Amino acid sequence: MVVNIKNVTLECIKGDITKQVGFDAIVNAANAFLAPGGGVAGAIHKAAGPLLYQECKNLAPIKVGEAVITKAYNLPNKYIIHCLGPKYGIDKPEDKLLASCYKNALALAEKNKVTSIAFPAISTGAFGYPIEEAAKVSLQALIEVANQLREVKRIRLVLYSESDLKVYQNILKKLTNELKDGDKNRCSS
Ligand code: AR6
Repeated sequence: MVVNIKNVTLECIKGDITKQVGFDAIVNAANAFLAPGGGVAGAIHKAAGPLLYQECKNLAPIKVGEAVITKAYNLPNKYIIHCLGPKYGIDKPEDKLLASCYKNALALAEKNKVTSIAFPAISTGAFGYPIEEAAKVSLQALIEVANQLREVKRIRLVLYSESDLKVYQNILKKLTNELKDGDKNRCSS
C-alpha cells in the first residue's frame, strides 16, 4: 500500500529491515546501549558487521525517544538511525515517546540529506507495544511531519509478518481518509 502526502511517499510492506536496497537509511529498534541484542537490533548488527558496534559505543547510552545516526557498514544503505522505543507499560507516556522516535529519526534524516528511509515497527517486539496502538501512533507521527520534509521523499514501514502488515495497511487507510483533500493526492492499495 502506497500513499502520497504532498511530495512524500509513505508505504507499508512485509519484509526484512536489513534488505532494504535503494534506501539511504534504515532505522534500528535499538536498546539504550546500542548493542546487538535480539530482533531488529540483532539482525542489523549481524548484517552490518562488528564495526557498527565500535561506532555505536561512542554514542551510547541513548534515552527513550531519542535517535542517533551511524554509518551502515555492510548493509546496502548509507546510514542507520538508531531509536530507543518505549517499553510498553513502563516508559510513559508511551505514545509520545514512540512518536518522538519517528519524528527524531526524520529530523536526523533531514539533517543528513537522506531522501529515503525505512522503519521497522519500533517497540512492538521485545518492548511489548500492541501492534494496533503502535501502528496508530507511528503512522500518525509520520503523517504529521510528512508535509514539512524537504529532503526525505520516501518513507517505508517494513513489517515482519503478514498480520502486522494488514494492521498497518488498515490504519494507514483510515488515517489518510481523515486527511483533508489538500494533503492527499493519491491513495491506492
Ligand atoms: N526486519 C523487520 N522487522 C523485524 C525484524 C527484521 N529483521 N526482526 C524483527 N522484526 P524488536 P523492540 C519486528 O524486538 O520491541 C532488541 O533485543 C518484530 O516482529 O526488534 O523495539 C533490542 O536489543 C517486531 O514487530 O524491537 C532491544 O533491547 C518489531 O520488528 C529490544 O529488542 C520490533 O521488534 C527492542 O525492542
